[in-house]
Amino acid sequence: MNLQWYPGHMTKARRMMQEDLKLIDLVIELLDARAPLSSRNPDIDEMCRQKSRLLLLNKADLADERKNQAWSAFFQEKGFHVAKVDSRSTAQVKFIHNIVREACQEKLERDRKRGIKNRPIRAMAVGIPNVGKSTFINTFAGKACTKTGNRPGVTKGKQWIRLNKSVELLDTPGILWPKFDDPQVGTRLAMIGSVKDEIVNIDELALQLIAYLKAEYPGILQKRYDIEESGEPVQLLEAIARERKCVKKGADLDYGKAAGMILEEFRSGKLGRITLE
Ligand SMILES: Nc1nc2c(ncn2[C@@H]2O[C@H](COP(=O)(O)OP(=O)(O)OP(=O)(O)O)[C@@H](O)[C@H]2O)c(=O)[nH]1
Ligand SMILES: [Mg+2]
Repeated sequence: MNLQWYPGHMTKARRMMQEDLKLIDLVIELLDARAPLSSRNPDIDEMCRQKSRLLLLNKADLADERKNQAWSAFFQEKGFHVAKVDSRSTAQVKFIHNIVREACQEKLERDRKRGIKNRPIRAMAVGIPNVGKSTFINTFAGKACTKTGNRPGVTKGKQWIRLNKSVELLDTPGILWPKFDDPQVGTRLAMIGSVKDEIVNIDELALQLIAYLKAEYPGILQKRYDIEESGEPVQLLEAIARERKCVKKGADLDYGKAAGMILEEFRSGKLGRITLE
């Protein structure tokens, strides 16, 4: 799937993020656990070389748990601090506080040696569209937290949220742009809903999802839609349309409606916990 990203938009986002990065100690990078490589912007490594890093495999509740573990191990091996999360869950806030501290051990140690006591860790959440940045910030910050307002010397308008004595969070998320060099990346991002549906071919996308599910998660389509999984993807789509009574005026099957439904059911987890790569 060939998708265009707007270079102007991208340059501006990058410049803004570079400014924000100067203010922080820790970058909390959100990935979509269903497509951790495709939802990751490789430039972030270059931009954040001096910072502590924490990778969150977000929406882990929607992804295949076995693959969540494999991806966690993969990124850990590369030297990142990693955690699987469901950003909507307030039950995980304490756990995230702990891994944030863990990811910043070096900074805390450095401060201690210099005799700096109790300087809060400043963090920022970054990630591609729809990965869950705002949800994460809201959950992590919680209701009880107060915005500390503009700090002296910091560009006007930047808000810090004081999470507790030891962590402050920049309340604007950094928006990263995905890389579409590989058409498969565009396809996966469209499947997880990080690309506007208006610019993708839904029918084509649903057929690709059906082909993937048939190969990697046999039985899932059969269980959900009560269809035989033999045949080409288009035949499966037809069977699903028939089973779910997706029909147009007259009696023609409405493939578009069936395609949209399958994508929606995948994205919301109704098809089960599925990882795309
Ligand atoms: N199941 C599940 N859904 C999540 C999780 N995190 C976020 N969501 C949902 O994903 C959707 C997008 O979340 P947002 O927080 O708006 O994502 P964002 O990164 O701020 O998106 P933009 O502001 O558009 O870039 C929302 O419907 C959230 O409820 C998660 O961990 N699990
Ligand atoms: Mg947002």
